[in-house]
Amino acid sequence: MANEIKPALKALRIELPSWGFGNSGTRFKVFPQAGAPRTLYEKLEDAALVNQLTGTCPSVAIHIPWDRVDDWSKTIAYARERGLAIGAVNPNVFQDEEYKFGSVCHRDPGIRRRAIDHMLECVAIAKQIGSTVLSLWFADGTNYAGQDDIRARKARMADALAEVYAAMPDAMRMLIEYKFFEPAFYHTDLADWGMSFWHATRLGSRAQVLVDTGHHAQGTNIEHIVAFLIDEGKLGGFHFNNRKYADDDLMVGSVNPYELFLIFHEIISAGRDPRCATTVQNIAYMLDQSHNIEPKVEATIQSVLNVQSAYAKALLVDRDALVDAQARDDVLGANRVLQNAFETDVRPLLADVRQELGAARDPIATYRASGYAERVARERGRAKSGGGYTG
Ligand code: PSV
Ligand code: MN
Repeated sequence: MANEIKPALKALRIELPSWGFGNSGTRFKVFPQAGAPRTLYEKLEDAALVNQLTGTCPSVAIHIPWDRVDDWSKTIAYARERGLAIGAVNPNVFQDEEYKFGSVCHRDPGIRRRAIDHMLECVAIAKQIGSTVLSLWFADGTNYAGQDDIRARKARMADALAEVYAAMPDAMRMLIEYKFFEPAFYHTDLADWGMSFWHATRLGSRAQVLVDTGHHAQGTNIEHIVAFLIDEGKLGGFHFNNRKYADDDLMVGSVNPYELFLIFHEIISAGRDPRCATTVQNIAYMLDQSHNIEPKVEATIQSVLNVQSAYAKALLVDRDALVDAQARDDVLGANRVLQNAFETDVRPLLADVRQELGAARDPIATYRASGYAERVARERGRAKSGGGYTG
């Protein structure tokens, strides 16, 4: 079985977030890290190393304006020389003063125009750099009951998305992310998968839902949402991270690796259904994490290893045995099939896979021995900013 799943493991692609390398913190304090990248170029340098060591991360998602550059062709060439491409383009319509009461759902048409224009600019950037994914998240919502008209805001969101969708070239997909709270605390305009699904359905086949694993209430069965969305052809991608309480942005697989395994189990099961195969093939796996106290490059490598591990275990599920147990209503037998796969030690297999990919057998040990962290700390110093949530 181990050899059979190697091709799938080698084909796994996980996109890295440029903002996961920059300094970040909470609203209480940002602790700047020595060596944290100051520019998109330095973020790409870090990402290239993660890709080299893991063999799995050849693209980097960008956030505009955090990653805005003057000359995109220079940036693309720089990335390409390092084996990277630019992936999803993320417009940022939440950090300008104007967006205090919302962006595309704002009551003022002038502010809505500003937000839509920014998204249209991101479509143009994506076209220019050859990216096919526009990834949208809105901080829009209200803090107090009665603050604004919820239905009017829904219509404004629909209008804005329709305008941006119409501007996208045929090959581009729009991924619509939801989040149940924060920064708005009373209502969020896209609060759950159903709202994203509704907008995506209304827009058309190139609009899909993005599931950020951190954006759910405690106890939500995320793998159920995943299975449902795939079945409807509407799961476009993930933002992987892990959480204990809210949108903690901890390393994926660090708190609940079993949940991650179950998510992959649903994806792999659906991928075997010809009706769902294309949707599954096009799922964009992306990390979306902030490393506030942990070293960022090492945390990113660890995150990739955690995803590889959950994926490998899900590939090892004995699906024939599962179908058989289900057909006999053998509740515990079926559950044990999943448990058996989850408890398999896949580390030796993954080390072999990485070696065959020309990456490192043990990326963490190789990284620690490389002296990279010490070198960039010396060269880059301790920058106050670098793009991202810098307080
Ligand atoms: C919002 O919490 C979010 O998950 C969105 O994806 C943003 O683009 C990202 O975080 C920024 O860190
Ligand atoms: Mn996200």
